[in-house]
Amino acid sequence: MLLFVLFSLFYFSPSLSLKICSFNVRSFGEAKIARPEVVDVVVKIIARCDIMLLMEIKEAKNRTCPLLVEKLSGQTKGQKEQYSCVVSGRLGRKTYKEQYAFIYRQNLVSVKQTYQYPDTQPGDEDAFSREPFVVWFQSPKTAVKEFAVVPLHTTPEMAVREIDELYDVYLDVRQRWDTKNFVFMGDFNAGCSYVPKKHWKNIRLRTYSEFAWLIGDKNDTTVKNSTSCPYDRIVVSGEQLSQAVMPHSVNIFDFQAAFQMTEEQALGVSDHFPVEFELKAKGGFFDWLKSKFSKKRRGRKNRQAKS
Ligand SMILES: *[C@@H]1O[C@H](CO)[C@@H](O)[C@H](O)[C@H]1NC(C)=O
Ligand SMILES: *[C@@H]1O[C@H](CO)[C@@H](O)[C@H](O)[C@H]1NC(C)=O
Ligand SMILES: *[C@@H]1O[C@H](CO)[C@@H](O)[C@H](O)[C@H]1NC(C)=O
Ligand SMILES: [Ca+2]
Repeated sequence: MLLFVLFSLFYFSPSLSLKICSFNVRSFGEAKIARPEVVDVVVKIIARCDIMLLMEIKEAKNRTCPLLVEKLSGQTKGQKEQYSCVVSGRLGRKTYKEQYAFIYRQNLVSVKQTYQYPDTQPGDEDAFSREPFVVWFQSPKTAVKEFAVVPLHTTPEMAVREIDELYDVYLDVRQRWDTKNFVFMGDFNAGCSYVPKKHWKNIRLRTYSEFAWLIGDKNDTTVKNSTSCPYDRIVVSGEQLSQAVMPHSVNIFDFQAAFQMTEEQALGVSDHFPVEFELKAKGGFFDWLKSKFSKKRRGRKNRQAKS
């Protein structure tokens, strides 16, 4: 009987990992919103995620968030599954503007604070085309209880400087908020001609050992079959956060293959694939059991070593 109970717990306890995604939805404006077949795919992509960062939102009236949240609610069943959204202001140096948006499942995470990086660091003003809109999430159901997400969509020609500058954003946010757990993600344009190999040494986010890059330099986040570039990246730091990353969860989501689209149809949605990873759920019964077990074993070993 006891065995049966243990067995059921093991096999039927729901997987509660948290999927975090980043997606450049190429030029998401009025024209695209008016194409239901495109919006449907975007909604299906978001519905796979618990936190989704969207970039290149160009629609100017803040209609994107409410529209997507409404469509997502239509897809899911209960109140508990509902999504919320936070959005940056319109960012850009001249008339060309974009917004960052975070859409998240409100039963799993909540927003503690948001911070629009001012990009006014003395001697280094206006380093970013689209300054990171940093969001501090509270995540009571994962192994790490809170983390900050720093989004970035670089201007391709300025990618090296902008990615390097994320280190200054990191120092600034660490001073402002009581957290060590960081996720940097977005379309960094971090590959091909925009970040030549020899320039990686000038990027502090890359050279400092406290940052782990989850998407590699040989990966391909582009939809076009004729290009292979690791433009979209995920970088994590903080011991708690790094340990909470689920092994083998890092993924480049090929929605073209998943939804059986032609390359042309996929390019109508975006020229980028989303990138994603998962955080482990907080320790359940079996983690507790395992920790008791390993403590005992460690204890015994230590005693043996002494005698
Ligand atoms: C859209 O939302 C952003 C962020 O909340 C705000 O700064 C901006 O004024 C809003 N724009 C409009 C047109 O309502
Ligand atoms: C993608 O390109 C490769 C060559 O680079 C080719 O072998 C393959 O058939 C192409 N795939 C599609 C789906 O067109
Ligand atoms: C990145 O590329 C490596 C080497 O080809 C591959 O093993 C790995 O699965 C790729 N990562 C993702 C997230 O696709
Ligand atoms: Ca490609």
